[in-house]
Amino acid sequence: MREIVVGAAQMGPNQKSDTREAVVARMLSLLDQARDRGCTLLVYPELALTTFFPRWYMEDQAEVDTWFESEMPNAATAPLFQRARDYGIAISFGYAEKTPEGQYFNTQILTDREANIIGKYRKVHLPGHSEYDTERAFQHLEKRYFEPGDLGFPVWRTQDALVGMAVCNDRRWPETYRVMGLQGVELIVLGYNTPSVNSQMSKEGLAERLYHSELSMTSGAYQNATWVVGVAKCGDEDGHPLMAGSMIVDPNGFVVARAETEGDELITHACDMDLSVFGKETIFDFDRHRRIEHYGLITSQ
Ligand code: CDT
Repeated sequence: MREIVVGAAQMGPNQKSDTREAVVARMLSLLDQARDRGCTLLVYPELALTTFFPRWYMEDQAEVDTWFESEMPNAATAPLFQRARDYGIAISFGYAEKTPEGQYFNTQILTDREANIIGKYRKVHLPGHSEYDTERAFQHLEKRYFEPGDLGFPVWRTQDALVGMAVCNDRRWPETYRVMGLQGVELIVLGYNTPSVNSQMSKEGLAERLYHSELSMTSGAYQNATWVVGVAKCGDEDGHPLMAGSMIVDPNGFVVARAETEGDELITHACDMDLSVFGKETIFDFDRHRRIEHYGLITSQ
């Protein structure tokens, strides 16, 4: 059996004043728990090392830069990589990346079980806006601080499976899953920071928002016969609530593990990668059944 024991390391809030070192200490504690539960891959949220800073409007680029990492691993995250290597647990987490060329991305990385970075993904679907919006209850300035990802949706062979990544809002777009599905993806790992309330529609409640997150991930899993692991950063962050709802979804679209709290919490599942084979060889055998002559609109506008 091709098995990956996956841990979804849901994280409670990171406050603006929290140091990277304090956050990494919590990530290490989740890593210890993952070791005790036999995980071979541990997935942390989007922007795991900091608060969700795009809620704050900033004009001073030097201030913006304080939320970005210009190398990975770096001094603050080195202990995480070291312990992951000691335990033989692959890790995946999100952070704000500043490149040597001065580009800014909302990035997630994937390591092998020796803590070598084997994959990098840069968030393609950036939600929100780029200028201060007086109409919103709070700001969501991802379009101000990040450029759209420039790496596409690659998949990597690791732990005898094909693994891909996505970040937060990407999980709502069928194209995210399908582009990886077309490469045979068997496990998609993604992190998110999703406000519990809609900044533009106060009537939309938490239950509806949790449902849409689950709907996106379960349908993406089913329609591409792949495991999907969605991991939240959640709770009251800088006075702004982020929703939880971390889950592990099997290739039939069923939730097999679900977080119950809005804090640091590990959920795990021994994921059988062969569970994706039946769907890929039958109803979602893309080579046999897709009719791409009718799909042109998807990429032409
Ligand atoms: N971080 C992130 O992408 N959050 C979005 C919020 C959408 S509302 C602007 C999400 O899709 O969950």
